[in-house]
Amino acid sequence: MPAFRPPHIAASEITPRSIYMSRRSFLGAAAAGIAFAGAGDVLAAPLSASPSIFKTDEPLTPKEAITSYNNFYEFGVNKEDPAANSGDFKPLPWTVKVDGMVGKPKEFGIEELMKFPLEDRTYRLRCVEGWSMVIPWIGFPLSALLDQVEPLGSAKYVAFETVVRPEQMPGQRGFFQPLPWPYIEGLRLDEARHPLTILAVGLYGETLPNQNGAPIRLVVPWKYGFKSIKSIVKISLVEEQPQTTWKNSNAREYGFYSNVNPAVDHPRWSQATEQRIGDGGFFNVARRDTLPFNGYADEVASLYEGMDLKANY
Ligand SMILES: Nc1nc2c(c(=O)[nH]1)N[C@H]1C(S)=C(S)[C@@H](COP(=O)(O)O)O[C@H]1N2
Ligand SMILES: [Mo]
Repeated sequence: MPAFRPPHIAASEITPRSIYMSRRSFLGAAAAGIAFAGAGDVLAAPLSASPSIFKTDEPLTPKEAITSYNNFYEFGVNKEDPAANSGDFKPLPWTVKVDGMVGKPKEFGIEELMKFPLEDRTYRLRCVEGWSMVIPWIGFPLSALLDQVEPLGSAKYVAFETVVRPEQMPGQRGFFQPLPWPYIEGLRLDEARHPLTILAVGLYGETLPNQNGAPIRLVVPWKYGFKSIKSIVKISLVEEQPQTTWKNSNAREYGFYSNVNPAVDHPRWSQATEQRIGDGGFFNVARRDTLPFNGYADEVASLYEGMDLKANY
């Protein structure tokens, strides 16, 4: 697989056009890597047992919708804010620190992260607000990263943190700040290690747009969208259940698990149905049934055997 080569251009020299071009060539390398993996790379082999769970054949949500209708409160609370207000955000250079209960703590540069075996993963994303999308991500299993740091037996959960950069993120400065920063999330270690759980570095064949969590974000397709934390700078293996931003802000409305569950309504939004963005035009009023675990029940329901999912929402 060709190595990802970071663009060796001083940030001060980068014009929007050259950013675009350098990203395209880096993505060319990534795409070639994906094709190679698909052609029988040993690293991809264990995943090919059930390829269908990694690629829904539902119609893709148009890229214009995926990149203009976002939740990313660091750039504002309205859906159009992240696309409008993230132009000054600099996703390069970037590092992700992985620490806590691990044998080999490590700080990964984004160049190193791009060398993990990148794969195409087309997943449904369902927001607790009642809308959903189908997104063609490029990423790699979080388990591949965890393997490198060698989690200790005492590690039971994984905690994630988003970058704090008020100078580049307008939602983090000023009088009204909707959330405490950094945005934080967490998973149980077995959820984090599940083959469906990925770190995404691109979508629709290109590097992640800033508004979608550049340069690297989590994607956990059977959980509500807010678990899929963006622009990650820190991943910690811990013993106790980590705090999470939305549970801290309103524990009655948001739980730690946040599995998509049509049988457990959010106090303000029904979870029984959803509006698929991009169905027959940009917004269609028709709603479809929301599936348990967002349609991934066969793969993940066993993780929660014996748990009361009404209490652990
Ligand atoms: N750091 C951070 N990550 C975040 C959010 C956020 O506000 N800040 N919003 C979450 C919510 S509520 C959703 S629905 C998804 C949206 O991802 P998308 O904009 O790429 O579709 O991102 C999640 N990750
Ligand atoms: Mo969301």
